[in-house]
Amino acid sequence: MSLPLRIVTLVVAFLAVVALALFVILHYLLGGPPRVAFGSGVAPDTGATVHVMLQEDPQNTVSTHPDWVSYFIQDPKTGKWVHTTLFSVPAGSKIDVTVLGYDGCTPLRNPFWGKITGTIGDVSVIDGKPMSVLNSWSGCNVAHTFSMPGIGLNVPIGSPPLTATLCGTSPCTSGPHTVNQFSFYSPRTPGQYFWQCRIPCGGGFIDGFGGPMQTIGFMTGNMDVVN
Ligand SMILES: [Cu+2]
Repeated sequence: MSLPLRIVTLVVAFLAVVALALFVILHYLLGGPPRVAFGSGVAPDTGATVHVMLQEDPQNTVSTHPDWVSYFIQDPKTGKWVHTTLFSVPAGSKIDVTVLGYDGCTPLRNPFWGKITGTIGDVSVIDGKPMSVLNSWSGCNVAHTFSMPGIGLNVPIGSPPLTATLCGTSPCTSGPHTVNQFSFYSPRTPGQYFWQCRIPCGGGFIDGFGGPMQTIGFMTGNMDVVN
């Protein structure tokens, strides 16, 4: 091999390694789901009322795991549904949440998770009806839960009827769904609050707790409380 050819080969090989390293860093280490910000974003934002809009779907056709159940968050600025479970709210504020429940039912493993706790009035209004508990053993009526142990919040999300034909393309914009509305106060001190669904909805994984249940962007995420 001639010297110029060797140099060219070496440079090309070097650039290929750099490109691969950049891809790994950007795609796998920094490429997590985005965080959707609620509130004015102008500090101090404490005492505001913000409206957080979520939906849960039978699938996630915008990801590399199209058969995984998933939450989505609506960006209040663009109105677009974002494939993420990360959001931020202002500290010490009233958080009005609406969850559109598009997924079908799965019985809760423990009926404890059917109790609505940590919301204002310990209720969730489902399709206009205030509920304090959903019994998913007497009727298959819970799709997922929105549970944040750090503030004692647990809200089972109602599901459409068993016979309904569920929305098949995410994020869902039509099809049978429930409208779940509840409010809670965000903590006064900034911090990160983990939330997760308590239904073992990771179909195809041991005990249903793998896959989407343990992956940010699907059934688990964080609420950042910011000042
Ligand atoms: Cu779930």
